[in-house]
Amino acid sequence: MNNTFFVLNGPNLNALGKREPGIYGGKTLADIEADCQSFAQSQGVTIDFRQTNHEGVLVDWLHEAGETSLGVALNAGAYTHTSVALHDAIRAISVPVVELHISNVHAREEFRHHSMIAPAVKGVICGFGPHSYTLALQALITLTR
Ligand code: CA2
Repeated sequence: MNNTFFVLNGPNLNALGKREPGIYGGKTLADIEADCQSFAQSQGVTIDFRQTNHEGVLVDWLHEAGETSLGVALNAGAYTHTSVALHDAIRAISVPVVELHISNVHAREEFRHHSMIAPAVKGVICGFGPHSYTLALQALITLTR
């Protein structure tokens, strides 16, 4: 339990690898989870990797992470740009949350330039493809050691 980081994924990330490989690369979410599991093992930590398409489920998981984990790597998907509820949930927990994105959201459509959750998180990693996940985990491990 308390060597564990949550890796939480929001809407449509279950479709990775099937469409839009030019933006998100060819890996599926299962491939990314496997990369995260190997990285975590190499660092002597464990991860709990999850995906949901539902905003309230992400809120519940953030609360759970606040009770049972050392920190959270969060790819909130499109809820990044819309969700006051996620902003509040991050503020409601005391473990560090790192916002991450596969794509460079600032090089994309205007509506992706603003993050509702960025003011509530410890830091933001974006634009490194699937490697953004292990960079976020590295940041969390460094922060909590
Ligand atoms: O770059 C990221 O990681 C994003 O969080 C991905 C979200 C997007 O809404 C954010 O602005 C940036 C999208 C999740 C995946 O959406 C797909 C859409 C089509 C095909 C495959 C995945």
